[in-house]
Amino acid sequence: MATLIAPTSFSPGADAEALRKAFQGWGTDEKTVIAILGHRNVYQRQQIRKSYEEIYQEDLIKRLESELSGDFERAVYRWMLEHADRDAVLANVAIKSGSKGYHVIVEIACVLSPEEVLAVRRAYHNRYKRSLEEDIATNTTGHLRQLLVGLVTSFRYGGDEINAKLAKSEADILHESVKEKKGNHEEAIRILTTRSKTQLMATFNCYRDDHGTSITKKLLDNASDDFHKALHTAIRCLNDHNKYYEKVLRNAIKRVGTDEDAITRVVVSRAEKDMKHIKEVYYKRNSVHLEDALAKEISGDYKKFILTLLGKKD
Ligand SMILES: [Ca+2]
Repeated sequence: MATLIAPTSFSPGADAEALRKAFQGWGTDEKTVIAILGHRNVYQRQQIRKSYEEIYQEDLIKRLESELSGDFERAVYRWMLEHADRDAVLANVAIKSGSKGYHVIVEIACVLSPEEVLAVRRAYHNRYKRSLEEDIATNTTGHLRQLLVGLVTSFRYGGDEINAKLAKSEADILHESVKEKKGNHEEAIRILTTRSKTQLMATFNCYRDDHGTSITKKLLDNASDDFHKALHTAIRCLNDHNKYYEKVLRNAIKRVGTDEDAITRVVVSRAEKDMKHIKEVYYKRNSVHLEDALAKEISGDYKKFILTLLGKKD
């Protein structure tokens, strides 16, 4: 369930005019920008962008970039892009940031549906004139490269059928692979990059039943290198992405100095999808509402915008 509150009827022309007015003169009327864009769904935002371009012969996103600044500007910029295009940008930033960005690539590949991942790869072509997988392959090596390229190029089957025997045997293969670092990583990569999510869920359950601990706990014990960390993230995203996102937010808030980029990424990506569920998981885990925890850590227009996307009433 989404946290975004958007009206059922709206006028793209009137919104474009109000935004233009908010930009005029020295400075910007940020309150109006938040009141409008923080309450429009992806379809409506594209309509406003189109309308704005038609009336003023100016790209709304470019104008927003020049009017706003800092974390607020970055959040609004990401929010304004269509989903696949935004994920293409996030993936590109992640590739360029090396070891600190691998989890973002894994997130996109493992949380999105196979069709959505395909759309991101298409958007990446359009934007960067290269393929997502070639950029990943150029910037990584070894098992990590095999895993990341395998995940983004995977087109998993999406049905509910489970092969219980296969789940059991592949749980054993995974167990062997993560037990020791020199394990059979090729087979672990094959399983994680090709099996359907439902089949993998059954495999992870078998792992827990047969080996007395969850595969993610086991991986955490030796998740010191980038490959094992990426493997760990992949399994968490495939298994229960709401739980995964709760932890991303928890760590971002907990960190000294706060990780605004992570907060922006999760809120902007999930506000129109399942942010309500992530908020519930957060509350269950921390006994504090996500909005209250965030309100203490972030500030200014950025804070107002993020809280608006999280469903705060004006
Ligand atoms: Ca201005």
